[in-house]
Amino acid sequence: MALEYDLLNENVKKCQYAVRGELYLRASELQKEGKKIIFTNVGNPHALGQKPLTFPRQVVALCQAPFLLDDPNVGMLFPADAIARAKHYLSLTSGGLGAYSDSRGLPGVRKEVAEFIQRRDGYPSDPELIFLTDGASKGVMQILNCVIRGEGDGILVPVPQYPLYSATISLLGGSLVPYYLDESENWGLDVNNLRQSVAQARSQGISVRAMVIINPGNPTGQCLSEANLKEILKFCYNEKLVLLGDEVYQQNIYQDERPFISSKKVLMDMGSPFSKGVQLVSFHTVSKGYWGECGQRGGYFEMTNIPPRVVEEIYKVASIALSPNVSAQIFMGLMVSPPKPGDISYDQFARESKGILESLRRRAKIMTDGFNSCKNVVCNFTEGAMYSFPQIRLPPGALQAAKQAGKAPDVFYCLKLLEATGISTVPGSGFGQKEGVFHLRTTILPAEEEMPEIMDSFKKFNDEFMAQYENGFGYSRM
Ligand code: DCS
Repeated sequence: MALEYDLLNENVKKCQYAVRGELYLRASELQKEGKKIIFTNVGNPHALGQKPLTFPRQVVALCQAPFLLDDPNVGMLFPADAIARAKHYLSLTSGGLGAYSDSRGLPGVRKEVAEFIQRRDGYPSDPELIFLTDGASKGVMQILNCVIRGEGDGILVPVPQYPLYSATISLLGGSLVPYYLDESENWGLDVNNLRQSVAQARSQGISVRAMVIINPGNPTGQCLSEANLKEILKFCYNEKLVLLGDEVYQQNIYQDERPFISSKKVLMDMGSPFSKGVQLVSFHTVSKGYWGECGQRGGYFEMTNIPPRVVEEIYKVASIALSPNVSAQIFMGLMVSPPKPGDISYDQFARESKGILESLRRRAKIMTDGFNSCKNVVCNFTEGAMYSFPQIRLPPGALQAAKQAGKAPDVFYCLKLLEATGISTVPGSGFGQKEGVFHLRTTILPAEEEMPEIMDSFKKFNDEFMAQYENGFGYSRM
């Protein structure tokens, strides 16, 4: 029988995805036993009580139930601009939401995405080079699938990283080439470090072909500066790497000093020879931002400087899955062309989205401040994205206890935290980190009114844990 464990594809067995790993499984068990669990392990805003934005749900509801458009009372339930948009999107489909679309997505929605990119960056964007996907994850997998030919192909990935990358590289049998982000520089990226990583990989016979950046960062929450992005793009130019720009958190910014700037804009600003010489694929999603529509599974990628024959091949492979989710394509269309000032739904839309973003901004601060008030915990401010990534300085007694329990030290700490408080986090080792340094990741998504209580219960647990295991010297922090 092929589906026996011993006979499985080894790449499947090797692949790890910590966001739904040991901690998540234990939390689910505890929940079944009746314990209250705060699931801060996944960036899944609606699961933690965030309400959907009204306008997009109205439009998609009408698209899902087009007979409502013929009901004489439709105008009493839905605003006229939602009705008009539903008709617009239905007219872009060939048979409504129940029909497959083109495998790259509906041409009309890809055009809306291109117009959004053009407005955002100030440079033209071609709908033919935009593919809609079932969430950004599927897009990343499609592109890595085209890049990785075998274990001799290396992909530069930040450490710490979001494990979609390590897991997909494992599945596809490629080699992950790590570059380390610098925690003491607010998780900045040092290009010298990149050079070393590439040189080391090459000395092991690996051909480095692509580089991933996550901006704003997951789990690290930093926003890359324009200067840093320029250095990265120059590096990719010199080393002939395709840059995979994961920009799914571009709307999630919680400070004004370092706004989000897309890799595409920086590349175009750099002009010749870079603007025509660097291959770039940028990813976006409806799962994040103030939309948080994770369950809808909508995303896109835009390709820059990718030859037409390659685009054709990517199209061919996308065609095997026939069509991305059509209702999610409409969410994407709405995300990139939301109500405008003067539209009937504008005020409500602006109020709802501003409310979510401002609350996230406050929650980011409550969390960072809360972590920094705890014994042996240090945490950089969440400039963007949805996570807090505090470093936990574990005393030698805790390292010993973890060893006895047969657990990695950060897993040991997170399990104890879960048992004591119901807070379900992800151990930092799931994202990769330097030897001997320990972290955990939480989302900043619990309801704002519950935040102070959560941070109090974290502090109480942590400070007791430290008192229990501390003996005064030899901390884990390097
Ligand atoms: N890229 C990054 C950096 C992400 O954090 C995520 C999701 C994705 C891509 C994929 O998003 P979609 O496929 O939904 O578009 N982040 C996961 C996480 O770390 N917690 O929750 C989900």
